[in-house]
Amino acid sequence: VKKKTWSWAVYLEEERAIAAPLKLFKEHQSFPQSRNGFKVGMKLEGLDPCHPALFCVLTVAEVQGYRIRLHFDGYPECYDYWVNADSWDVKPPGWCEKMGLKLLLPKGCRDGEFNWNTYVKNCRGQLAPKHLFKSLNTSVTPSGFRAGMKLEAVDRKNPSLICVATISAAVDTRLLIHFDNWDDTYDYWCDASSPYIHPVGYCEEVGLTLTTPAEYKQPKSFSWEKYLEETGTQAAPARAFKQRPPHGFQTGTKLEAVDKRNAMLIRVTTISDTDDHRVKIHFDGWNDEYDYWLDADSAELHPVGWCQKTGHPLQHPNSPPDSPVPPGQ
Ligand code: MLY
Repeated sequence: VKKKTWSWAVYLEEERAIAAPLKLFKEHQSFPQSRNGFKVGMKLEGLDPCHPALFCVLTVAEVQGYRIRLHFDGYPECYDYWVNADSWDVKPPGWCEKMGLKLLLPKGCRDGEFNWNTYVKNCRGQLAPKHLFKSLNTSVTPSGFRAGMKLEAVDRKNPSLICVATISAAVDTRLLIHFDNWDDTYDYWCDASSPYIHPVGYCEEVGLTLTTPAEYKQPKSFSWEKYLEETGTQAAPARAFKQRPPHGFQTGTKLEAVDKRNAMLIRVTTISDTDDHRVKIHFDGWNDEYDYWLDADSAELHPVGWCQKTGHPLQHPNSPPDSPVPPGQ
């Protein structure tokens, strides 16, 4: 029996569906302009996706099309994660030191004793060359945000809370958001266009409850004026906040998306719901219970044809019985 080859064109016609228009995708979601130059064994510095306040020592463990699998040196493989080759979240060796950011060392290395050159020599690895990092040396116009400034930010792990927060680092166009008096496990990186950050006074203005810093003595009588004075800090200027407009993706349109439950897979996907800044994705051929919400600018969403262009396998709906990997496994 001749196997029918699957194609987007035929599938869209059969389904009487359309692809999500290319113009709705951000540059980092769209077709890359360059090749993925990373090779297995290269070492670099990268964000821990579960604890983004920390950059860590990582090794490229696998290369697939425009994506790489990263391994935390000295830690079990279960923490490995995938990123696109142009991700801002990966940096060349030495970047943290240059930026004054903390680097989580490979397990067993002691602070003050770590040196990249000796380290790669000892483990016969190689330093990932600087030119592979797309996100470097992009000239950036000053945003008005500075480390130390205060703002109101959504706690992404508890998204119903808008909280008193501090910019704990400002690098390129990116801001590291920290919640006052909490540990850094809630921290995240975003940029000035993020819908999750607001200037001081926002909650009062729109009539929402502002979550005050942990252990704040009189949360009921919190006043920004008093707090800024007490802490000797400044509010981030309102003009620096440049919230992006709603995304424009429409329910029913199709795209390609990473399956978070098995992040090496990219699947044929339909947008099943939307709100201003997010889309809900449905994996074609699978039950609705696997649907979930993503930010519309997520690096895990790609236009139709991305896998083919970048040399990545695409999981088709109802893939044949010899290759099914259902979401959730
Ligand atoms: N119930 C949660 C709430 C934590 C909120 C932390 N934010 C404000 C940074 C907990 O106590 O873990």
